[in-house]
Amino acid sequence: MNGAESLIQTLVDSGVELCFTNPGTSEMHFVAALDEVEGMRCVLCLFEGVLSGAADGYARMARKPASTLLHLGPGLGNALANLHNAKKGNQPVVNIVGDHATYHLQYDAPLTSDIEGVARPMSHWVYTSKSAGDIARDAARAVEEAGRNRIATLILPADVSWGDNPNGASTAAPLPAPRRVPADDIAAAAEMLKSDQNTMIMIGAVEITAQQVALMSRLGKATGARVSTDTFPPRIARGAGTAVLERLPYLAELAIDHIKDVEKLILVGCKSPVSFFAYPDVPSVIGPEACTELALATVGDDTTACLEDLLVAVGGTDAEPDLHELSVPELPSGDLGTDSIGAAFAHYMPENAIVVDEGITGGIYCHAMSANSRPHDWLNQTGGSIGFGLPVAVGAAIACPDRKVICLEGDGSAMYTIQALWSMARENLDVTVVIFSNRKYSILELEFSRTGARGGVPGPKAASTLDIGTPDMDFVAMAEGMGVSASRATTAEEFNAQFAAAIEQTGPRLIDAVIPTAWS
Ligand SMILES: Cc1ncc(C[n+]2csc(CCOP(=O)(O)OP(=O)(O)O)c2C)c(N)n1
Repeated sequence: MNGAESLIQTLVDSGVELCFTNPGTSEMHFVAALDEVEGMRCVLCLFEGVLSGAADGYARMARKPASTLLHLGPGLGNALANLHNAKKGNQPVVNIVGDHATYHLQYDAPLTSDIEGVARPMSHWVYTSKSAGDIARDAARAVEEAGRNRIATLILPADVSWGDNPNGASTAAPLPAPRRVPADDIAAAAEMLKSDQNTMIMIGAVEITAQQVALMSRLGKATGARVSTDTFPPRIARGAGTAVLERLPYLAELAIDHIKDVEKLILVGCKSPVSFFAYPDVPSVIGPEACTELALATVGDDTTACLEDLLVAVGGTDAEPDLHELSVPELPSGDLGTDSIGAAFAHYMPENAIVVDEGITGGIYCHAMSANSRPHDWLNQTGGSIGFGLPVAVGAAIACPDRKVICLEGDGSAMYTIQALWSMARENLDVTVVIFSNRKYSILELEFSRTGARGGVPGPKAASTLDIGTPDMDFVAMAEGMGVSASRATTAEEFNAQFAAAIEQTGPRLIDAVIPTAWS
């Protein structure tokens, strides 16, 4: 067995059975080993930002890591923005980054770079394997690190890859059980909830399951506390049959107003809320100054057990959750806009769909209008780095081949990782992509005025940096050019028909929805 074979065998034996790849010369022995070792599915992505986002989407839905194969520092560099999103979303990824052979590095060949330096900001764990005899052990360690909702980056020098490994494969140690929140902390939270002060419980973490949503609601009913998610939880169960929770608004002013009366805030798996950006004269911290916060559970804790224990501690086990009833909007007609798309989306959403939301301003109504749609999972853009949606849809669809994935995508955001369409076609993934073609960086028009730059009014050069029309992009042509069937909708009736057809069919499909900008 050579190093690469022992590495892949270790990954497979440790439950990592998928590799999103974009290789180069230094990774050829790894690529060769894919045919020698059974059990590793390999999905080619045509840009590294696609494969890192796909690994994120896969982890969110499969609840375990995929691996990536990246070519040296530049390949890893291209992957960083979506590794950032995965990191902020607490999702596990195992990156394998090829490097030159150890003895070749001294010559500073063209592709030589400080790979560890490139990796560090977006990785929790970075390690360069030293020899073929060590690589299996190192890979097992990488899987263990990733298993704790972390980004693990293992650098694989070419001679480590092609060298003999007399030690053979290894296996990652099983994950330790998540920490149970100590009884004293539960008791402290219960005291807060029993007080007659305004209390809110806020949940975030890796995933908010339907069970957790119901437990939150029951806690609210039992104690009178407000129950909420943070703004962009990585994954949350929504729709009919799930319980009613508040959501912290995105805009700082609205968020501050939303929780201005909260005197006690209990955080379950999320951090103390802060503004997404700083603005002149707007506080960074969302909670009121006098509010007492308790970080009850952190990301790695058993948050379900935490909520169950809390419910018992407040004597609330008889409380019933407030559940969303099934109710979908009527089909819209007339002009096409974010509201009519939201209505059609919520109307047709099939049971068990997975929604990937990078609609930015275009997707606002989709979220609001689908609260009572058929039950579904919603994946949010937790890290704020755009170019997330299409790749995450690839990974989610691979993780859940029997579920419809609906990707809500801003036209500006789509262009960062548009190559994901090709992987959707190649793997025949069941993804319906809706492009909100407003031909603007619409959210930045709003942000321009909110920051107060130039009195809130852009000059012609500033305006040109927010305008992505001229030339108008043809997403139908782009999709078809990558093997994805596509159509354009300019009225509500056209959108309704095209979206209904997309939901009916299996396989990738794109709708280019031409809409006015949110502020026109
Ligand atoms: C990697 C990265 N680059 C740039 C930005 C800044 N940014 C945030 S939103 C946005 C424009 C999004 O445009 P679009 O997807 O068309 O949505 P719209 O604002 O029109 O609703 C940009 C450039 C970012 N968040 N991440």
